[in-house]
Parts: sequence; C-alpha cells; structure tokens
Amino acid sequence: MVPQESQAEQQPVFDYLVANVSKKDSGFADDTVKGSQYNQPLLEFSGSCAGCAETSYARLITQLFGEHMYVSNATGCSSIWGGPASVSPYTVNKDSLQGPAWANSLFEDNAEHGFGMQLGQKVLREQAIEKLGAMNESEKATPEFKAAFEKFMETKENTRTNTEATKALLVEVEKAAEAGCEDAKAVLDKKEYLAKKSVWIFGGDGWAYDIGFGGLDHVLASGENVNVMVFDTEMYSNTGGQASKASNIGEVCQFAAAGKEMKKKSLAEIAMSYGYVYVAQIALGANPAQAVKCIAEAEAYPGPSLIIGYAPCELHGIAKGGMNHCQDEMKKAVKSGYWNLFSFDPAKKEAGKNPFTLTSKEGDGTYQDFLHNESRYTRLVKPFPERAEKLFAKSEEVAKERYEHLQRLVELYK
Ligand SMILES: Cc1ncc(C[n+]2csc(CCOP(=O)(O)OP(=O)(O)O)c2C)c(N)n1
Repeated sequence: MVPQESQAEQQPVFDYLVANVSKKDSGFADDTVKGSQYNQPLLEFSGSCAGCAETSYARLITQLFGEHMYVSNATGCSSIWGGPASVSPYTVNKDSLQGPAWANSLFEDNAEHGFGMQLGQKVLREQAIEKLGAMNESEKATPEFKAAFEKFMETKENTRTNTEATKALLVEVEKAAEAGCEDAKAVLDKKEYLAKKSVWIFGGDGWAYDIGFGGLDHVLASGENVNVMVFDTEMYSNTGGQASKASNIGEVCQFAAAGKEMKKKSLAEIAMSYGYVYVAQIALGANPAQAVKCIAEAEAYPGPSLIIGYAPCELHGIAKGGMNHCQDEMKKAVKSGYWNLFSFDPAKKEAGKNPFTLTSKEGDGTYQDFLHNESRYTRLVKPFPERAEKLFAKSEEVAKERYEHLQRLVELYK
C-alpha cells in the first residue's frame, strides 16, 4: 500500500474505465463461474479486512442477482463492512441504476427481519397481480396486454426472466392507465414490487448457529422463499473472536481459551431434517463451480434455502501466506477433510432424483497440517502440548466420522 495522493494521477484512467467500459458478452451463462464474472459486482470498496472471505461470497451473489436483491443483514462483520456509517459499499448497475436494497436490523432478529421483507413485498406484489388478473379478464384487454401478462405469469418465479417480462407488461399497463383504467393505476402505484425479487438474509455463524438460531429455524420452517447466506468464520469475528457453536474442536477462542472441547454443530443437517429446505455447504476458493451452482440452485428453489460458506478470517491467523491466500486456505480446508462440500436440493427429490450430493472427497491426510497452519489452533500447542495433541487428534477423528456419515446420507436419500 502507498499513500493515496501518490496515485492520484491514475484517477483519469479509473474514471475512464468506470464511465466507458460496458459489459461484454461472455458467451457463458450468467450462473456459471466464468459468466458470473462478466457481471458488474454490486458490492465494491468495502471496509473489510484485506482478503476477507465474507465479501467474496457477497460480491458473487450480487453478480448473480444484485439488481433484484433485498438483503437483511445481521449485525456482525458483514453489517460493518456492508454498511459503515454514512457510506455503502453496495452500489447500483450502470443501465437501470438498480442494486441491492440493504438493511441491518439487529444481531438477534435478522432472520425475522428478512422474513418480513419477503412477506411485505410478496403481499404488495400479489395485490398488484390480482389487479392485473382482473384487467386480463376485462373485455377491454388488448391482445398486447394479454400476451405481456401471459409472459409475466410464465416467468413469475424466475428472478432473471421476470424482469424483462415486467418491463414489457408495464408498457401495456401504462397505456391502459392513460385510457382511464383504475386497476392499471393501482398496479402502477405498486410497480416497484411487480418484478420477482430475490430476498437474502446475510449473517455470521454467531448469528446463525447461536444468537439468531431460534428465528432462523422458524423462518426456514415457514416454507417462504428466502435465501439465507451464512458466512461461517467459526467464531464471532466482529467482536474479537469469541467461540460459537460453529467453532471446532481444539480451536482457541475467547470463552474457549484452552481449546474448544465440543464438536461443531451441524446447522446444515438441522435444516435438512425439514426435507423442504434447500441446504448447501460451500467453500468458494475450493470449488467455485459448486459454489456458483449451489447459490443459483438455492435462489431458484421456490422455498427456503440455507447456504453455509466457509469463511477464513484474519483472526484465524493463517501462517503461510496469511489472508493473501484466503481462497487457497479454503482449498486446504476441503482437501484435508476439515470442511465438506455438499448440497440437499428438495427440487431433485420431487423429480425422483437423489436430493443429496456429496461433492468433496475424503480427507487426503493433511488434516493436522491444516490445523498447524492456523494460530487459532497452534496457540494451544505451547501452553498445553498434550492437550493440543489430544484435541487435534479428536478433531480429525470427528471429521472422519462426519465424512462417513455424509457418505451414508448419499445412500440413505437414494
Ligand atoms: C444482542 C446482541 N448481542 C451482542 C452484540 C454484539 N455483537 C455485535 S457483532 C457480534 C458478533 C457477530 O459474530 P458472527 O455472527 O459470527 O459474525 P462475524 O462478525 O463473524 O461475521 C456481537 C457479539 C449485539 N450487537 N447484539
């Protein structure tokens, strides 16, 4: 890093790029790894720590659905880099000046807050659709209106295609309003709510696994179409690294100064037990294709979805490479069997297929190397060498059991 003033002569280049460079047709679908990277990120210049994994997940989600997103954000790192006082790193796109609508409620009621966003916009949207239905039945409905309404209804649940269909329909609604149609005027009053929205609930593991868990469970059980993204740093990062139920065996955190003894809670499986919740565990740096696929599947699933993303953090104290190699650390976590990649898609079950997909392989024997590269573990070695050895061995054993259990789930859901 160098002082900002010394780089000021580059400003015209930056301005040129911002003003003149437009989206190129990549030839790849938007919901693929390559295609998604041609989309404008609607999260930029956040105040996160360098290398923060949380921002890379949020940025990617905005590249897929940003223009249509409502985000409810739990208090935690993501509400701090996502909404520091007076500025916002979330932005709007160049063409329609649309971007994520973002709000932070509390640490403890984030799921409920996002649920309210979903219900509020759903009711307004349905009221507008009811009026459109009445217009469609009217003998005054033009063939153009009928065709546009049909297209709108066909794409009603698809976040991407419904936007264009809504635009075309609103042209016809405006014509009808000009001709004096009262229903059309009522629809125009709610036009912001007409296109399909993508409702997201963001938060850390302290929120999802612990403090906000009751609300999260309630919202997942509701069956409503919300998408939950958990940034799993395996600790309360924003308040200096307290242990959460996502922390792992042997991990040294505040309130677990001698290394946590209990294993990590399987939030994913609690959600899977409902059978109608889309669930995925991802790690962007380890398998970007699986991550993008799961995010797209979760968003497309017309019920509740929970994605848990492994998020290395400054506080993990990565020895080799530090946070410059955050994405590589995710790779190591998956390769060693420390973190598992899988998804449970109820839509597949409905189609007669196995809903459970186990993507990652068995650990490759580097589990202890993984632990020994992070100071949240190695901190235990000096003061308590024997305890460290015991807990690290237990952690590996539990990870093996967990993987075998996941393999059994593949058979169980067949
Ligand atoms: C009810 C309540 N308790 C405690 C806090 C203080 N607090 C703010 S952020 C935070 C930690 C958040 O941790 P996590 O959910 O894991 O997210 P991360 O910071 O790791 O992204 C805490 C304890 C709060 N804001 N509200």
